[in-house]
Amino acid sequence: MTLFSSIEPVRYEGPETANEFAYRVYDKDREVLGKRMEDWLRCAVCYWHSFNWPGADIFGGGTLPRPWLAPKITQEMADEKLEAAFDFLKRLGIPYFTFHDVDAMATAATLKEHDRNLRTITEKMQQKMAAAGTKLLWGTANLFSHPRYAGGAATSPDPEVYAWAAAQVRFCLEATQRMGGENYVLWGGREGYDSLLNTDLKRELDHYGRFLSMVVEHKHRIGFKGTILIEPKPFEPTKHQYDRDVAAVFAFLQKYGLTKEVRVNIEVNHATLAGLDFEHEVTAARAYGIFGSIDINRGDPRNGWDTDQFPNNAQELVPAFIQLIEEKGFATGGFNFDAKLRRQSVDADDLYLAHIGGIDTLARALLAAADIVTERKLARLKQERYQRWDSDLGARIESGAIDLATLADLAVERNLDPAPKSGRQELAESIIARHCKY
Ligand code: XUL
Ligand code: CO
Repeated sequence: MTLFSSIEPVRYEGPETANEFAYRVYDKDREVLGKRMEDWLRCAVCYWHSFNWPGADIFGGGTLPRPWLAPKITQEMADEKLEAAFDFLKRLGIPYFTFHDVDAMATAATLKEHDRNLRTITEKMQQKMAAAGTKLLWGTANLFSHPRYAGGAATSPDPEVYAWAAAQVRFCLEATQRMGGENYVLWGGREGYDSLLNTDLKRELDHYGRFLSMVVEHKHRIGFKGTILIEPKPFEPTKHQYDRDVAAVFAFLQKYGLTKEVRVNIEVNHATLAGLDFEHEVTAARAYGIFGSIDINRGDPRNGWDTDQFPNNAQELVPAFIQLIEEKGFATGGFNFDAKLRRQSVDADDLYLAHIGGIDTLARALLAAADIVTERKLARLKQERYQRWDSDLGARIESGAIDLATLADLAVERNLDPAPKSGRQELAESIIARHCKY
């Protein structure tokens, strides 16, 4: 018996069910455009918000029943947490989870102890994973909570902090590999600054670039087959985070020669904090060839911080899902619920209800996007908008065969006078809206 044992395994019961602990839309074996729903979505529960967060915020302490939590977590407490987490995962019935080193292990004071405690818990995790049939979507090292990382980890002004971070990443990357993890994530929570007055930005970026190169070198040395992912976020906790959005990450990867080695884990709430649409980030990542994975928690449009809420608006997600379908799905990524309960959601059941609602929302968005892609109206609208580029003139420009002066001469000679053409935005928006019927 654990905190999460009161619920029967969650199953698909269809849209008419009155059971709140059943999936109404998420039917894992349902075929959508030739692929099982489960394989499109590759859903993951995150260990930190779900099991390692007591419901504290900056104004008050924990509200959620998480008896295995304390400032110093013993091995017994880590084991109790593991028991509860895998009980939940097994009953929820989705294929993946994600974790930070410190979410799972007993608290460690030294690096040797850190290594030992991480090995202890991840060995036990592997047994649980085998028994529950749960896989690891990604692992990551927490390089932002401990006071030593207040000034950053890979961008710390102190090389000894940098070395600590390197050790933590090495241990966690190797643990992720042993666990069959499909990706390894770096979220640079404090890789940025609070003030430029005390920050050597150029030096920090070079240190960060070298750090990432070392991670990639080590990945190849140990033969880790997963993808290395950077998770962009514009700010919070620092005032400015270097990985502010997909474009900034791509520029960084280009400067340090890593565009073929590292991809992005895009979080909905981070995109909106950057003043961007979620679908913008997915579309940009695809354009740059660095699309990797998604953290699917949303923000609240009324406030400007990272509220990490479970998604519940399918229509909002459909444009990004169209991108995902055009991409033919994730390669190694998936949808990670990097989402937390509200502080008043104090029942054990609330964690189920939150995930079930979120997973059904993804299923709804997938079905709507699949219909839109199959219908092809939206695709045709876009194609027609660019049709003039399929002309001889378009081909000459796109192939690079024409220079500025020749192009200018041609425009003058032909007396070009292109007529304005409708962008059909309202029609495009209506197409999305009318397919959201699941
Ligand atoms: C923080 C955040 C992290 C990363 C993993 O905003 O999203 O939880 O996903 O470190
Ligand atoms: Co995240």
